[in-house]
Amino acid sequence: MAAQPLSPAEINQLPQQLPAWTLLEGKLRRELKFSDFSEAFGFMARVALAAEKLDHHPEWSNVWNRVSISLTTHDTGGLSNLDLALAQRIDALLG
Ligand code: H2B
Repeated sequence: MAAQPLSPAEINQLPQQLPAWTLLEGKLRRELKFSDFSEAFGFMARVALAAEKLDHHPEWSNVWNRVSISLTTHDTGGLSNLDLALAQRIDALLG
């Protein structure tokens, strides 16, 4: 799927579509806390498989039980439909 930049109107709708995410410096951000490292890393492995399927990858970091995720599209220099799709898949993985 080719990345299509989101329009300003589409970006304005993101808080309704993705209430668990915040917009920070033009990127979609979500901070997660798990019970321990194993839970955090298991989640990251599931996200990695979803990201490979979409061919769209997060900027993220992990410190023990915490995972910080930033989504942006390097190919378009901003948010795209693929960031929305990946955020929705991540939300679905979290149930
Ligand atoms: N992930 C993200 N976040 N942004 C991109 O622009 C991007 C990507 N491009 N994953 C993809 C890979 C591209 O480099 C490959 C060739 O499709």
